[in-house]
Amino acid sequence: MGFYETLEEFGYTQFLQKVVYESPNFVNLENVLAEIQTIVSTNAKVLIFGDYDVDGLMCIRILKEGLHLLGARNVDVFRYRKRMHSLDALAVQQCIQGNYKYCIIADCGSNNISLLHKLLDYGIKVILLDHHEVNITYDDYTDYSSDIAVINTTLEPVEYSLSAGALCYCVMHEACSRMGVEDDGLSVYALISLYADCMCMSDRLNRSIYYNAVTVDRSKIPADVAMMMNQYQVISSRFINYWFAPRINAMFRAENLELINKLFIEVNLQQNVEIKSIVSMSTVSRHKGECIRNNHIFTNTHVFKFHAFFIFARNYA
Ligand SMILES: [Mn+2]
Repeated sequence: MGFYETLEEFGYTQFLQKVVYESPNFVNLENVLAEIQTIVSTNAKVLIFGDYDVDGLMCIRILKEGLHLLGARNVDVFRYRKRMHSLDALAVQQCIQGNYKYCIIADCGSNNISLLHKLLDYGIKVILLDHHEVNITYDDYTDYSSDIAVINTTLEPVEYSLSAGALCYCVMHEACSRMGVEDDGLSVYALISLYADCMCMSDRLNRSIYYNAVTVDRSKIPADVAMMMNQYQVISSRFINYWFAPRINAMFRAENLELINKLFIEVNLQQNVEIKSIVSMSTVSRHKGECIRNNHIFTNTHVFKFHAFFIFARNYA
């Protein structure tokens, strides 16, 4: 009996088979999709706020790219500023003073009730996508105002093992497929977030996201992920867990937030390719500091932080 037949006999082949993605039916999915539709059709001014970790960053990338694919052109991201795991009062301030119509909060914020109320009091609509425990219900959010649309996987009647990034993917993927927009690359961010938050990968939905991500055409892998890959690397648990995520984690933990803003939020690909090549240089010849110091992007402080980041990344991995 062959390997595959043996697995079949024990009932394990299901884990080797491709699972087709089916959109989960979140309680408030239609409300969230309706708000996304309004953002796109009115080109509303949107501020995205994401948590300070790999999952939060992947939420930001999925929401920003997804909205862009759908045609929204008035979308900003709150720059990482000071490490925290809740909604930043300064982000709320930015929404109010900047006349934003929407604030999309991902991977945090479920328990920041007074700040959510402040946004709503100022007429700013809120979309909240989270997977952290809360001690209130969906009704508690909407009783205050109908201008808030929430999906929190812990409030769903069905059990999910989703990262916030994967939740954002499920929402944006549904929005894109309803509008006939191809969004293959977004699944890569979703898979990164699933691994980064150690979500159960034998879960059926997560496996379908895995298959979506690992079968993305190489040319469609998002540029900010592709720039961290060499020609031999593929989207896999190995690449994500031992190469990509540790580097991002190290940047967060070293509070090297401006570097994350430059790489993933400003998204100036030409500059990012330069940064990436300096990253490679600084690992290949760490003693030849001149080439790095002479580069216009970096001050000496940057160089120092960069080395700290790499030493950190190495230890972490
Ligand atoms: Mn998370």
